[in-house]
Amino acid sequence: MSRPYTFRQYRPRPLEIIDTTLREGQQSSLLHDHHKYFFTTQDKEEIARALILYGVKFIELFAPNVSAQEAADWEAIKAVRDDLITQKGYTFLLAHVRCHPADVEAAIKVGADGLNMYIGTSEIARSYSHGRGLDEIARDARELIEDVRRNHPELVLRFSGEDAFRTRESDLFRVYDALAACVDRLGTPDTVGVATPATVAQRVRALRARYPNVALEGHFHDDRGFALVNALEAVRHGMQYIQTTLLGIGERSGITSMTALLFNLFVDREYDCLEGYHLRASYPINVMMADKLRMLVPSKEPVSLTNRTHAAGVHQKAVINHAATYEAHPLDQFGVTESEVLLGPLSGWNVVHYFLREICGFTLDEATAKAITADFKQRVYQLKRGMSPAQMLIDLAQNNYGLQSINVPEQFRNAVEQNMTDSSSGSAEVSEVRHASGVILRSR
Ligand code: HCA
Ligand code: CU
Repeated sequence: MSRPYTFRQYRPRPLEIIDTTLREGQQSSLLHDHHKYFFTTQDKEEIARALILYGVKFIELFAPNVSAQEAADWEAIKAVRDDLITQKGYTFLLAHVRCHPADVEAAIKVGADGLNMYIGTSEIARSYSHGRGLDEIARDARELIEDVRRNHPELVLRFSGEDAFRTRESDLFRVYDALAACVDRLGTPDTVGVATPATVAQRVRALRARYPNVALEGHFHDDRGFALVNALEAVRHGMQYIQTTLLGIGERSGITSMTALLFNLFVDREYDCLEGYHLRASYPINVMMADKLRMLVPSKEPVSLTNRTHAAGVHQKAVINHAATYEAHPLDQFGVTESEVLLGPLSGWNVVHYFLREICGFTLDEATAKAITADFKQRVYQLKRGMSPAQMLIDLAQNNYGLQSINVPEQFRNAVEQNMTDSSSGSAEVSEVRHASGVILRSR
């Protein structure tokens, strides 16, 4: 099969993200939790497109023999990739395949640029998954991989011992020693999330020393909440390829989130690792993904509006004066360009005053703001379902205190309205509708 471009012509960057949202991500139970079950072809096209525009060069997909739909979607995603070549260069589409001729053949037939081959190497996988010994694994894999290399030298090949962190180092070496010469990358998936930063550091060091000419790839599950810190540790110890997904979705609690990793590398000033990534698109890409899952960007995602949202009165007052008081990180550079101040029982009169005056356009003095706040703090506990605290506050100001908003000229009305979360949905191409309502402060 002739390709316009192959991996042999590509100079890998210091950090290459291998996005696996469309493979590992599709194994997320979140799809079931939200009655979504699978990504549609259109979802996949949009995700692939967003990733390519973001600067991702390697996208992992299922082996096409997983289902007829997956096979058809390969064509759709290839078309998206081809469409963006002139604008963004070439993106490699990698097939996640068992180290098995059937998977390998199907992937080659569909035009994959590379094969991410894997087989379980831990004792438990060998006993209960495929039942084969280490030497047998190494021999069969080598035979298959050498064959692929010979017939398809343009393909980029990876081999991973699944469950690598529960595989004894000597066992992993036994298999990798046989394969290192015929692959481009060796993977070390932490399949069940047992690795710690210390074990990651040790493993990466050992593998680099033993296979200095082969690039390493990591894939870290989040069962212990370590997926992010393990990936960071791996990068710091010289691992060049890291598998991530959008929002970190994946089997069980998922894997490393792409934007969380890049954000942390930025905070830690590892700028070389950020070459070619469009960091400002981080929050928009997270919102796009959350939208597809029919959820908000999760509160534990570092690149989120949550990290610029404030509920406590003391914080709110300070943030209105100077956001950095309670916002330490350069999130605006990752596309979170707004802060949010939630109106509620913890809000102080400063915020109520700010909201009614600056956002609603009411004329009121501080004494009135204080009186309204005291009233609001009592009533808000009786808030009816479907009504927002912001609406309750406006009703209170108008009906009980006789406040009237200044008449906003037509041409500015839209801008004023967009400052209120409740009415801002659909205001931009990125719209995250939050459950609570409040004041949005634009940082630019
Ligand atoms: C899987 C397991 C896997 C594979 C990772 C890899 C894991 O779902 O097939 O091949 O890099 O965590 O080990 O996701
Ligand atoms: Cu995995």
